[in-house]
Amino acid sequence: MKLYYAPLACSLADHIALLEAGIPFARERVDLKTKLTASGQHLADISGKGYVPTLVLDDGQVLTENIAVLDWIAAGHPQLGLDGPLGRTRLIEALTFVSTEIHGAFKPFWHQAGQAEKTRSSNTIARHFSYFAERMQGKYLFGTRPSVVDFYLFVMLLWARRFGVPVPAALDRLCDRIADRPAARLAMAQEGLLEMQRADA
Ligand SMILES: N[C@@H](CCC(=O)N[C@@H](CS)C(=O)NCC(=O)O)C(=O)O
Repeated sequence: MKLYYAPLACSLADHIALLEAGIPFARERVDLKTKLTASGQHLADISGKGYVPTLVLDDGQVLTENIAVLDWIAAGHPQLGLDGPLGRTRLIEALTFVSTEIHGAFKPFWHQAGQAEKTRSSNTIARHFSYFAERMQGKYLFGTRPSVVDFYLFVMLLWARRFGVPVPAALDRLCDRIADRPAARLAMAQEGLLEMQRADA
């Protein structure tokens, strides 16, 4: 299995989830400007889409879209999913909220938009963060252990810190808690993010 990723991109959530699940996988970095992989392939030739995450399974099938990839990991490793009769549905509900409402709202920050647009997005993201902060069910979003939703939200919280988007205290603590997990530390080290954070400090 191989994960195509870019440092600090949303694929970091999948990177962490694969490590947490203990799934053996290879990883290959993608330059999102050129869309070339480290070995010189065009990402679009692999996925037909040209963005990360792209996960190539052992049988050659290609999975894309964070919601689908994270749901697939949780389906095989229920310790990263949600319990109960509505567990899978609640997981997809929360992943979709992160993807479509929070991830999507960061676009102006990545695409050099004007300040007015960034301020509007920052307010939207802060409102969505509050939704999660007010409903935390334990140390993690849904209780005492993290789910794949926590890992996706973690990446959004790192982006918020980078771009100065306000983060509620409960989610700040969640971000630190996930960053301290061995899987997150390893994923961040493998993506070169620890050096990046030190340089930013
Ligand atoms: N619909 C995709 C979007 C993924 C996405 O936005 N990936 C970004 C990195 S966070 C990317 O690869 N951007 C490069 C591009 O779209 O050209 C998903 O939800 O997985």
